[in-house]
Amino acid sequence: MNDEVQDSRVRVNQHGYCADGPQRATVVSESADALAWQVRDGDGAVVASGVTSPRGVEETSGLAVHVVDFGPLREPGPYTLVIAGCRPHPIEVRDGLYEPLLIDALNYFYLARSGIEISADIVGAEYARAAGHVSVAGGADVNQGDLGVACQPADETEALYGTRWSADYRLDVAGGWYDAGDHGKYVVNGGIAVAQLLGVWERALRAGDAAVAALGDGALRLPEHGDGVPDVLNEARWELDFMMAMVVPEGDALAGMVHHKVHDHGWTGLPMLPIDDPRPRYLHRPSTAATLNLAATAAQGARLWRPYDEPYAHRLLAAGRAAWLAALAHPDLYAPVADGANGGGPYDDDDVSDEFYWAAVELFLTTGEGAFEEFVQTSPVHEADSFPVGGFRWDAMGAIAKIDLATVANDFPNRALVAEQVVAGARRIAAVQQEQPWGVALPPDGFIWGSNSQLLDNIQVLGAGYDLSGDESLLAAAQESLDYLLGRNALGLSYVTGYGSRWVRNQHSRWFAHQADPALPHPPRGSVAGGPNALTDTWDPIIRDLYPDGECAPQAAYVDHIESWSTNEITVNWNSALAAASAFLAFPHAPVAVS
Ligand code: 9MR
Repeated sequence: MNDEVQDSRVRVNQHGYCADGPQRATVVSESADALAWQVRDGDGAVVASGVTSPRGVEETSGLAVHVVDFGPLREPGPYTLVIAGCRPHPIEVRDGLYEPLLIDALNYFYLARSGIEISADIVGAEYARAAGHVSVAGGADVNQGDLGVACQPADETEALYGTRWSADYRLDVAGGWYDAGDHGKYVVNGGIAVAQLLGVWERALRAGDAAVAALGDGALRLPEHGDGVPDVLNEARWELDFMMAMVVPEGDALAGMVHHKVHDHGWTGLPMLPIDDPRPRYLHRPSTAATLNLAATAAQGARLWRPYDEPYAHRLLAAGRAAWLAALAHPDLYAPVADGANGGGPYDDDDVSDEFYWAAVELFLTTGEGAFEEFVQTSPVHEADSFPVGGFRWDAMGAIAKIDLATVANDFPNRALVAEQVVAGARRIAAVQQEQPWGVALPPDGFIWGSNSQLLDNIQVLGAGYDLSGDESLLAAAQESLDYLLGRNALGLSYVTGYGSRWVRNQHSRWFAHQADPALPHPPRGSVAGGPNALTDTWDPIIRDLYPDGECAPQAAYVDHIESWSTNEITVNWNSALAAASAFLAFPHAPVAVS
């Protein structure tokens, strides 16, 4: 199936098309004239026909393309798209396209867990592995565990921060998710991923019984079954507990702040199971951004956990409030880009106005307290545009804050204006999407590190815009954008493992490292790759060797090679974006009433 020979000029959504959504393909052709096309059903009967729309050379791909608008095919089933001069190409119209994608996207997270055995009974022998990072640092085991992690020594931090920072305590920070293909654990990026997982559940509560049932206790592959708690909440808790463990203890000058990250001292090579990691690990300096990530997600978690575990909800809210106060006391402790060269990524961010806004919004939504409302009203982020057409990201959380403020039931006085901002942002993104012959909701300069997640985050905005307005064109833009991710793109690849007919499978990972060690598995079904990255200054040696002079069309700046960490990594905030996007597409719902 995966190696099936197809006409490489015809680019389609390989996973399938929705019966009631846009149905378009892109064909690579130099012809200045329109090409005739036909769709045949399973019996060979012609059920639709027309001509292509020539679009000339498209700048992100460098390819001359035509668009084929072959819909509407309302009957599910296999079809064949026949375009003049091309071999017949299979297409499929299917019901229930997105729910499996949602579930697989969420199942990724148990497999990314640190500090717990990944059980064969749950995931099968291929993906089972020993718990990672659970022995004590300096102990006899090779694995420098996270049970007692020291702060980075001051001799090293001066070069990073321009000031000597360290502390004498050690923290038990076992647990949480590995961020990506490395063994690092990052509060900032964990925060957006938790927010998107919690958001999937919070939205399901509005979307109705089918959405709730799809995500309930027993829905995912994880150990916490039979407790009556929706699995997606249990998965988010795994990271929330880690984030709460990253808090600086009482007595220290930065007490209450949250360490930015914990990761190896020095990079390890591939492959390497978490249990085999031989490097020492350090707590890196606390940051305002990490502290606000805890404040926001703990506050959101508190309101969602309340029906299931009141004491835990109480603990979360207390942690959220404490983090908020700590961030106010240390409002400008930034994680520098310099702290991203030695065994872990930087997740640098020197503008935390959006994280403050996000935390205030979540605390307001959970408590209804006037002080948080006041902070939101007077924040510069409140009136600013939080919906760039290139997508929001882990360092720009105003979008998620406004989506929540607009969609979660609350008494915020200007809630309708916030909803208008979300809808306007979604319409701007949809306008970009409609210009694109690949159907992708990204602007031409949008092919940056993790571009697929930028697209998926844009789909979340389109979804929120639809949820608030019922504007069908926003739903259509979201549906068509998935075409790009699932094969209708310059490389003709599906960027989600296991989905479509030509899917990527060698994402950068130390343990889903089949390409480096055939005894290890590929990334699991439902893993989304970072995707084309046209920022040549961030390229890794693999992609650089392919294009030594840096000349390559943005969409082509990708390679399915395990060492291409700048184009082909897997990361929690990318799979959480896939979950958020597919949750919307699986369960669109009637407009939210906002007064
Ligand atoms: O996703 C991150 C991207 O937005 C940044 O541009 C990039 C460089 O700082 O880092 C990405 O995150 C990586 C992190 O730094 C280390 N773990 C893997 C992450 C995904 O590649």
